[in-house]
Amino acid sequence: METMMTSSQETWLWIGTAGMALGAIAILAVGRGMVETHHRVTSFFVCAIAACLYLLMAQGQGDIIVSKASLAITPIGVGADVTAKLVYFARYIDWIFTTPLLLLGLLTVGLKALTTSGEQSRERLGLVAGIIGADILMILTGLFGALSLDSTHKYVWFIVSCGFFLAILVLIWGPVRASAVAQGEGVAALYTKLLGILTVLWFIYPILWLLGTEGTGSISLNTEVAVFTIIDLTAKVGFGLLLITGSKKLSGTQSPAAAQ
Ligand code: RET
Repeated sequence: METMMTSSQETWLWIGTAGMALGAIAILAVGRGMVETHHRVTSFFVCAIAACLYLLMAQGQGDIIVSKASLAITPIGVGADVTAKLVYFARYIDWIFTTPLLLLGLLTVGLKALTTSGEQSRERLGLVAGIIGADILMILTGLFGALSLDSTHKYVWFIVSCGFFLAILVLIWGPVRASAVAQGEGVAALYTKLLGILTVLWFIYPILWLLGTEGTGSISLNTEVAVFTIIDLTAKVGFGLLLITGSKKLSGTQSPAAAQ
């Protein structure tokens, strides 16, 4: 039963706070003068939101202990059975805001005509709404699973969350990629690169969840917090910087009218 924030966890959470804050500043600096300014804004807020939520966790305000106690009266006395675990609920507040912003970054590369009017653009907005909706439910149901002590409840939520994850993957690898490919080599290459990186990084989250204290408990909470910090920094700061530099390069190769 892991019910205490250890000093190793605290150190990693401070590393996360500092890394996200520095990442937010780096994104503002690298994105200066870019044409697609929305990438600079969304990537900045991804890191800024994460910095605040890491600060919450580092100060010991972003976790709760979920526990369940049952009493059994037997002929030899009264026995108490207590199960408890520490859950960093702040992660899910972070993810519920940052994952839609990350997806929006990817989608605005793949669905460039999102801002143009007409029937096609409405279809694309439907696609965006579907992906963001699935993403929010993926995180919310993941939180329900993390808060579950009963293992049946926990794995039911895990499967539901994976279902929404699968829906996101089908949409970003299917119709959104087709739209990116239709826009020519430059957009297709950037979209495919970002899509590949996002998919590999995002797959680590459910695996870590399953191995960590939310799932089977095969790895300690110390390891889990350390790995989550490294993956979070890569998926937010690393992805944001790639998106900004890639988008800058792309608009540099397009005519000003095409880049609008
Ligand atoms: C959960 C619960 C178990 C099932 C699944 C999950 C997926 C989480 C993902 C999180 C991505 C987070 C990112 C954060 C920011 O950088 C919620 C762990 C499928 C994919 C990218």
